[in-house]
Amino acid sequence: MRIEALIFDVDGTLADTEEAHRQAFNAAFEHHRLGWHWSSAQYARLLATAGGKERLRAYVDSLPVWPTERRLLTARIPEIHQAKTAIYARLIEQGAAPLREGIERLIEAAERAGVRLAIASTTTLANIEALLRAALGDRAIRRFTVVGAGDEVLRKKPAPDIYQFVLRELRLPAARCVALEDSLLGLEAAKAAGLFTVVTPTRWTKGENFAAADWTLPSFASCERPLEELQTRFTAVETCP
Ligand code: XBP
Ligand code: MG
Repeated sequence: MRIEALIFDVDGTLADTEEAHRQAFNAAFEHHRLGWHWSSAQYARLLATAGGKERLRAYVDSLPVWPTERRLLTARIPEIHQAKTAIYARLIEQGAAPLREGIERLIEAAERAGVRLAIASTTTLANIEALLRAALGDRAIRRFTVVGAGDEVLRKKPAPDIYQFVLRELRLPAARCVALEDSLLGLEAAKAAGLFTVVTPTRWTKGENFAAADWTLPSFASCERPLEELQTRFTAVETCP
């Protein structure tokens, strides 16, 4: 069966963005005089929670503070996250996270072959637009038939909801599509939605268990004909699941 659509995760898959997210979170904490600072090691642990607002909530819940203080901090999460998103957009506009190697070649191959492109991400639409604009130009987001961004669904990854939303909008069955992810959270979401899933880990996720993936590779950098290789593997799994 021919692949009809590629559904891309954003952070870690289209581009290695989490260091920019971490810097944006820390700059927002400074702006709001919170006295917080997320080190790389701490942020790697916090990435176990998908979604920046949910990650902030998990962090506040872990703080040794009185219930009143926790309630006050929790109430401030939306404004902290809003500040973080604005700072992140500036970092991305300054070129903080170029597309990962091989991604543009895969996108162009899909377009030449009439394979539709879609996005299923936990991050905000604003972040996705900033990343695509910086990497592929002003009209880049229009190359994606469907853009499923974080708050489009209630339950974030590893729940399958964002992938199910994108499949509904594409009007395609999971069996005709491929998900591209970088993390175990994303892999679990895509597999729960019934998708053939490719994983290209980053330094933030390389130690995770990707046994459930249909194809795991360091990146598409060395794939000269990525769509053909994807189609071969997709067909092989389809014939011997
Ligand atoms: C990765 C995420 C996002 C980012 C932070 O999203 O979990 O939450 O870490 O972005 P993806 P926000 O599904 O694309 O890998 O602060 O906008 O959530
Ligand atoms: Mg990701």
